[in-house]
Amino acid sequence: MRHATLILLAPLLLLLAAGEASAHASLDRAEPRVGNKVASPPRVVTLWFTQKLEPAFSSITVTNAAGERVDTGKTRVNGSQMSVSLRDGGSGTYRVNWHVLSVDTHTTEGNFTFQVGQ
Ligand SMILES: [Cu+2]
Repeated sequence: MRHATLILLAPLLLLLAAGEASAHASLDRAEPRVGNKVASPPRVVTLWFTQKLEPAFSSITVTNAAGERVDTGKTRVNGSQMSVSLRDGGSGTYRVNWHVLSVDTHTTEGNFTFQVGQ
């Protein structure tokens, strides 16, 4: 219990120190870019956020045009950036779903699409 309390408290103290009272982590940009078209299936999807993320509670899933998961299931978090590797899911519309816990202890989530192919 003590450990859990510290985990919850640490981001709160960081928040107070930074003086940011209300900003949540929102998506700043992505690669492939939101709504953009790329010629071939990307190996990696990378998202950048407006706040640092808690790795244990932040993840990305990606589905292809058939609705099949094409991500490896292992999201990597580095500061305010996270990424996941993809297998080749063919052409068509890919949907990226993201869920993050930012250092201010708030969760946010969202999704966007990009196109693969000609
Ligand atoms: Cu927040």
